[in-house]
Amino acid sequence: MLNWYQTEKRLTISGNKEEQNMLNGKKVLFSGMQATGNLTLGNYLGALKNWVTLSDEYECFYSVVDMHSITVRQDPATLRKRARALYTLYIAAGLDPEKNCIYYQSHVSGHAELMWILNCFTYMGELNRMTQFKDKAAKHADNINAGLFTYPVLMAADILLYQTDVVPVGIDQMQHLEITRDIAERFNNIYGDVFTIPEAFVGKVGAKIMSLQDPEKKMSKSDENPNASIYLMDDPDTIVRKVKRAVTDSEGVILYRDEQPGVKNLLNIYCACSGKTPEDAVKEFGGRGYGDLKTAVAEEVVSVLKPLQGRVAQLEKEKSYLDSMIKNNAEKAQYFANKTLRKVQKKVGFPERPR
Ligand code: ATP
Ligand code: LTN
Repeated sequence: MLNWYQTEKRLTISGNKEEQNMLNGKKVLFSGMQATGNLTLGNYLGALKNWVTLSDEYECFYSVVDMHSITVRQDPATLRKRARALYTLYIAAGLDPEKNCIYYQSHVSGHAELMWILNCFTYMGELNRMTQFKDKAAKHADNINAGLFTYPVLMAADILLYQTDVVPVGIDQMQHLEITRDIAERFNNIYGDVFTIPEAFVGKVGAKIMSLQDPEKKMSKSDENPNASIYLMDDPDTIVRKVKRAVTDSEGVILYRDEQPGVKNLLNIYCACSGKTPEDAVKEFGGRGYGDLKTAVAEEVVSVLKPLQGRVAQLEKEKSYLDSMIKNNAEKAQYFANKTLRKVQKKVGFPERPR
């Protein structure tokens, strides 16, 4: 029996290239996250939550990019556990695995295969300019491996394999998206229109959540100070404690402005969780103290994370359901990946596979 995606249609309305690129009448979206730590509130509010909003409008591929994770040394058992936890979180956050293709990158061999080809269309000079490489090389000076250097090429392969139209990413990933576009254009210039040129989709301003301990730095899952980040699995008491300890300032007024980065970050968290605007929040807390603001922020965060944690706990019990989603979606991703891959292999001159 054929799966729906095997009968899928790329519309072929004459001459209209944009429509030709649509998959089942929708544009294609790809994004991914590394399973290299416990996810933070920043990851949720800045990425996952937006993915859920976009998931109806686009044909979506959401990957747990475990192949990227090993560019930094990982403990195998921990990586496996975290990858499963991330997969579960995608679903708990509201991504339906029967509508969205949610899969482990390492289950689809096409990523590595396309990456090899794209490596041969990427210049050392381009990769040398990547700021994430420079940062990570400085941080992991004892393990500056070739994978860390070619990380952006694997990311380009992820995106180009599915003829992706849009890629929701944070500002920090824009440089990688630019190089993806450059590689795709270079390839298309030589071989014709093989790849769709992807566009970045950067979420709303204010979606960048900063560290609770240093509000000039983004909240990050690899931060060594556990008080700097709220983890998605933190219990209510921990959340309250971390928010109470958040660094503010000695101004004593609640205004939404760059001069008060700690307060601004708390207001951003409050607004992102409650759906209120910064103007409304400033009015609400006018004349009140930081203690009140922190109590309200902690309450809002708990009210967002508690149901999410409940859904995770429920899903963890549904092992066979998760396993079947993992399997079906890997097959679906591989199906689409192979379509692009075979085309690319033919273009570069690899011999045809006998049927
Ligand atoms: P690491 O510390 O391992 O580099 P990270 O927490 O910075 O990880 P990434 O894995 O680089 O997160 O990013 C996953 C997604 O979450 C990306 O789309 C990124 O833009 C988004 N993201 C990460 N941190 C934040 C944040 N503080 N605020 C908003 N979005 C964020
Ligand atoms: N590098 C990204 C994760 C990532 C990704 C992708 C994001 C890997 N491949 C493709 C979007 C599209 C990160 O660290 N946030």
